[in-house]
Amino acid sequence: MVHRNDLFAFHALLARITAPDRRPPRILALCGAGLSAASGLPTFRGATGALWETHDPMTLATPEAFRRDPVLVWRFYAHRRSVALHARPNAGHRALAALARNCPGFLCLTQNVDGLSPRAGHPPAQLQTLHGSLFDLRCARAGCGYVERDNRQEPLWAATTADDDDILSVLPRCPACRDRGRSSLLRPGVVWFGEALDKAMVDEVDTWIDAGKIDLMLVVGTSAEVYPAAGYVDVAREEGAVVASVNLDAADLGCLSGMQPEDFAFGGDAAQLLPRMLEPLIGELSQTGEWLEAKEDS
Ligand code: BV8
Repeated sequence: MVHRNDLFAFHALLARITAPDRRPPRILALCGAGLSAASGLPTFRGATGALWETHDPMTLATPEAFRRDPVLVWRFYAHRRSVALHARPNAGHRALAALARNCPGFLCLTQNVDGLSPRAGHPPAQLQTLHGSLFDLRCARAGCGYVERDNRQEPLWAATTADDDDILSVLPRCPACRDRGRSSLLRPGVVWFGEALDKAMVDEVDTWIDAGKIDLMLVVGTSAEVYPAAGYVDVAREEGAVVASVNLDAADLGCLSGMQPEDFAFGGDAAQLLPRMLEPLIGELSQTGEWLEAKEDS
């Protein structure tokens, strides 16, 4: 039976894998929409707000949907950009960022495209955004290759009438194509269903995984249903990792199917649980909301 909500046993595990007479710990995390829920962002399969109740995000996050109706898809992403820009990283994002600063052997894989982990100060070298970012834009025309990073323009296009033809005329367009006398739309710099993850990034993750035994795999706020991202949980297990799942929904602890007796399942809000789970390695969350450095050994 897995350790359910057993903080004492989890802290004992952290003590073992960080013992001074041992090689430095290697910790991998896979994060999903549940990590950003406490920041007010709806989860991917939850309601995405009144504007989108009639649309299943899974049907909009595809190249086919963009080809079919770029205005509808851009309105979906502009809405999510706006919600994410007005949200703030929560204590869960900050706990993982503090863990990265205190533990060079920690790598965080996030499925989230909301930009909240980078805004929480997560060291870029220890964060892989598997599915891209709402704030990257790239040319929709195959072969162009134009990419604009970290575009936080809000709103993304000048207000027009609600008429889709008007909106189509103001959607962002590729400046590289324009310089070559073409007109191509820019699209959100995210990985849609049916699209491959960035190969260079996947190779970097694989190189990290192949570099040695993994001591702990944190699975945070994800239904672990989307592949190849969810596959990293099984890969970590094969590399010897103990798995600790953090999920609001006890039934949806993601990787429960393959859980082993030494694994952990914590039921609750990631923003509340992660600071307590990681306290031995990151110190206490101060009242000011900033992170105290890990306490010196008393
Ligand atoms: C690809 C960006 C191939 C866009 C996203 C096997 C292998 C490979 C592929 C497949 C495969 N089987 C099926 C596939 C195809 C597909 C797939 O996985 N489909 C699923 C539906 C079965 N995969 C793909 O298409 C991938 N591409 O395989 O390409 C290829 C190869 C070569 C050449 C061409 C093609 C690409 C997948 C990426 C899709 N893009 N995002 C956007 O965001 O708009 S996925 C998107 O959905 C998210 O990024 C995320 O990954 C996923 C949502 O999952 P979660 O984050 O887990 O969110 P969810 O709402 O489901 O769950 C939230 C959880 O949090 C819940 O468990 C809840 O209980 C919990 N929770 C809620 N509140 C809290 C909480 N927990 C803690 N605290 C809280 N407060």
